[in-house]
Amino acid sequence: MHGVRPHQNDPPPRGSTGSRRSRWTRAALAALSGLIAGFCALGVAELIAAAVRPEAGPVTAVGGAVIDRTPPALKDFAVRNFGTADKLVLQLGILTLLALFALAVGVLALRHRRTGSAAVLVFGAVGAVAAAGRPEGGPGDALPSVVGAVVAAGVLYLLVGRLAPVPGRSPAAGDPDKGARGTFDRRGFVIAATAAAAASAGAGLVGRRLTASVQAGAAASRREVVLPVPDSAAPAVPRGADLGIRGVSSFITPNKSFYRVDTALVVPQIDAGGWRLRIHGRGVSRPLTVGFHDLLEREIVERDITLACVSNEVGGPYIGNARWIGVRLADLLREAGVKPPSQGGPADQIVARSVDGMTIGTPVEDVMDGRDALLALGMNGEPLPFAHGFPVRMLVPGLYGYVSACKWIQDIELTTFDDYDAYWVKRSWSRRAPVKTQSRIDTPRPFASPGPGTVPVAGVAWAQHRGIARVEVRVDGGAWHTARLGAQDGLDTWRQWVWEWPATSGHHTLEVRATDRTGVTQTGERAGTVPDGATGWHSVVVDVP
Ligand SMILES: Nc1nc2c(c(=O)[nH]1)N[C@H]1C(S)=C(S)[C@@H](COP(=O)(O)O)O[C@H]1N2
Ligand SMILES: [Mo]
Repeated sequence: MHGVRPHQNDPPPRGSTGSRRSRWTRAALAALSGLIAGFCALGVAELIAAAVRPEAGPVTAVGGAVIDRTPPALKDFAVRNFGTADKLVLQLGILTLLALFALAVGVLALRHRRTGSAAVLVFGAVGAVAAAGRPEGGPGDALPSVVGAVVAAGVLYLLVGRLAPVPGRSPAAGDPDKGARGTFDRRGFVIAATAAAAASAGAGLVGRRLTASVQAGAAASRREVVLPVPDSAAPAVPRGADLGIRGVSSFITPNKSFYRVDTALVVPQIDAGGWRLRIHGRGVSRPLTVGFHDLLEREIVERDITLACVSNEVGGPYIGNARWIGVRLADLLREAGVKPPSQGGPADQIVARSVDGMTIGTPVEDVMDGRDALLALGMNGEPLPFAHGFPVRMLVPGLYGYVSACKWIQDIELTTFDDYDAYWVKRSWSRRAPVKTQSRIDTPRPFASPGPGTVPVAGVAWAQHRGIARVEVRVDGGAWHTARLGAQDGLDTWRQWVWEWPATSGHHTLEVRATDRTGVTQTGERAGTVPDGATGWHSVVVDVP
C-alpha cells in the first residue's frame, strides 16, 4: 500500500532545503547576513562621506530630509517631548528601521539571492536621493549612499551564497542536520561574515577619524580667534537687573545652558579662515564679499540681546539672554548700496542662507531702522560656540529666531516677501514674526509646596525692542498685584520680576502677565506656537502646606 506521506528514505521534495532545524539556522544566518550588509553599507558610506562632507552620510541625509518634511505640529511635539534630544531620537529611529529592513532583506536573499541584493540597492537609492536633495546638497552627496549600497549588495550576495547547500555533501554521522540533503559551508560562512563585519567597522572608524581631523581644523581656527575690543561697548549690566532670587533664570544665560534650536543633525564646523559672506540681490549697487578678518577690522559693537524661539510654549525654556559682539548689519548693507523700503529701496526682505542650507527671511526695514541688528561673532566673551553659529550669525532684536537669527550664515540676498518664502514660511509659519510680549514664572516650580509665609513668586518677562513696563501676578483668579521689576538693562533684553506672596495654606494657581512699553498687555487668550508664537498667561499650581 502506498501511504500519502512520502517514504522515510525518499528525497525531500524539491525546494526543501533540509530539516526544520537547519532551515531555521539558515534563515537566522541569512538575517544576520542582511545585518552585516547593512553595517557594511554604513561603514563604507561613513568613509566616503568623510571625503565628501559628513552631512552626506545616509543616516544624516535621510534624517535631514525627514526634518525638512516634518509637519510643524509634529516638529513642535518632538521639540516639546524630546527637547534637544529630538535629533538623537530621530537618528535612532532611522537606524532601527534600517536594521529591521536589513534582517528582512537577508531572509529574502536566502530564497532570491539577486532580488535581495537589488533591494539593498533600492535602499541605497533612497539615501542617495535624500542626500543629493538636501537644500545645501549637490550630486556628489549621493556618493556615500551609492558606494555603500553597491558594496553591501555584493557582501550580501556573497554571504548568502555561503549558505547554499553544498551539492553532494552529505551530513556527517552525528550531524545535527541529519536528514538534510546537503549542508552549507559553515566555516566559509563564518570566515566571510567575520571579515565583512571587521572590514565595515574598519571603514567606519577610518571615516570617523578623517571627519574628526577636518573638525579639528575648524576647532583650531575657533581657538585662534581673538575677540576685538568693542568700539561701542555695552553698558555694564545695571546692579539689580539680576534680583538674585533662587530658582530664577540668571540674567545672562551662560553659553552652555543657552537653548539650541536648529535643523542641523551634524553641527556645521566651519574654518573661520575660509569663511566668506556674500551680500547681493535687489537694489544692491555694490555687491560685497567679506571674510572673518574683514569683519574684525570694522566697527565692533557689543550688545545685550535676548533671543527667543517661536516654538516656545507659554512658560517654555526656549529663550536666553547673552552679551553679543559683532558688526551692525545695517552698516554693511548701506555700504552695499541698500536702501530700506521707507527710503525707496526695492527690496523688503533679506534672505540669509547658512552653510547647511537654512534660509531665514527678515524685513529690511527692521534691520535698518536703527536697532542693533548684528552679524554676531562673539557670545558672552567667547567666539560663538559651534552650536550657536560659529563663525558668524545674525541677530535682530525684537524678532523670533526663525525670522532673524541665521547661524553659520554665508549669504545674504536682498529680495521681496512677494518673491521668496524662506524655509519655515514654506512650512506654514508666518513671514513676519515680531516677538510677543510674554512672561514666565520660574519659581515656585509647578506642584511645589512652598511656604507657608511669604513666598517670592518670580521669573522673567520679555518684549524685545519694546521693553517691559509692568508685570502683574494674581492668585486663584483674584486681583492683579504689581510685581517689582529688576533694573532695566536695555530694551532688547528680558527683565526679571518678583512679587512677595503672602501664601496661605491650600491649593493655589499663580498667573503672570506683562505689559510692554508701548502699553500692550500680554493677552490671556491661549494660542499655540504656529504660525507666529504662543499666547496666554503662564500659570503654576502649587500646594502650600
Ligand atoms: N542655520 C540655521 N540657523 C538657525 C536655525 C536653523 O535651524 N539653522 N534655527 C533658527 C531658530 S528657529 C532659532 S530660535 C535660533 C536659535 O538659536 P540658538 O540655537 O543659538 O539658540 O536660530 C535660528 N537660526
Ligand atoms: Mo526658533
